[in-house]
Amino acid sequence: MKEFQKEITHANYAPIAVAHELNTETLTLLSERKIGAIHVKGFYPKDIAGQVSLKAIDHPKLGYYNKKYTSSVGRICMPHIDSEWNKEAARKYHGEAVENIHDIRSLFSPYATPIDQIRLLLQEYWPGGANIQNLYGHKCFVGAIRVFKPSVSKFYPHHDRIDEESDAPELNGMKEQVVANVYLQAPEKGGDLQLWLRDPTEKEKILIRDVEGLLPESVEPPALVIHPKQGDLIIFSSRMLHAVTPSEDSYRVGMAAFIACYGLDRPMGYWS
Ligand SMILES: O=C(O)CCC(=O)C(=O)O
Ligand SMILES: [Fe+2]
Repeated sequence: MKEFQKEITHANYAPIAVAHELNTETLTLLSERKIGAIHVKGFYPKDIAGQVSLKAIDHPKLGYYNKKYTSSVGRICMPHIDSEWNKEAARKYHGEAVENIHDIRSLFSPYATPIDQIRLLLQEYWPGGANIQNLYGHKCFVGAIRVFKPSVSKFYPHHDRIDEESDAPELNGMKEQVVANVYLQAPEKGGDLQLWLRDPTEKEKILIRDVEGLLPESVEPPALVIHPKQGDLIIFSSRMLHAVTPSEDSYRVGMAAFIACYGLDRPMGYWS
């Protein structure tokens, strides 16, 4: 008799639960959507974070995202999303990946960047280890810095999934995509991270693909709102709906890496 093997799939939502430590257990729970986020307060020293955020605001490689709803946010170095389905742009992205990692690392010199620290912690805590994500055999960039201008920049409700940006064979078997953000500068008021703790619907996905965000009025209130402080680390599922509200006072500067989970026995892959 032919046996029907049920594919292991995720729930399309996560509970409103936040862990405050990064370790094997919390990473596993996050990857299985058994918690909604990991929020480690004071992950990175505030004084180094503050010095780098000043350099980031004036950085010569500060550019803007391509799409309508995200173009208000500045970012240092080209992220993968800006090369989606475009061979020429992908060649540029991979061609400058390692140089860009080194450029950003130099901003923190002589210290390790918060994303470098996370890369090592993932290698140590995830049973299958962790490495830079390759796409078609080429290394990805990792460690983008995002600059949100006070009262101007925001991210509308959206999701991020690299399997909607690339069909590289390395992505086969991916089970979840999470994102780690470390805040180098954070406003007193505003600049909140909103998490809906659910996947977007198929209809919402089409809208997000066109303009890279939903109108906030068109979705229900978020399930969880986190106000990050300078030096904090937050990791959450980027496949689920999330948004950033405008800062009401200072700049908001974050350093981020996406992380692919392929199950406990395979290395995680990270990129920006
Ligand atoms: O800056 C943040 O808090 C999160 C930004 C975001 O949309 C992401 O990291 O995917
Ligand atoms: Fe996002």
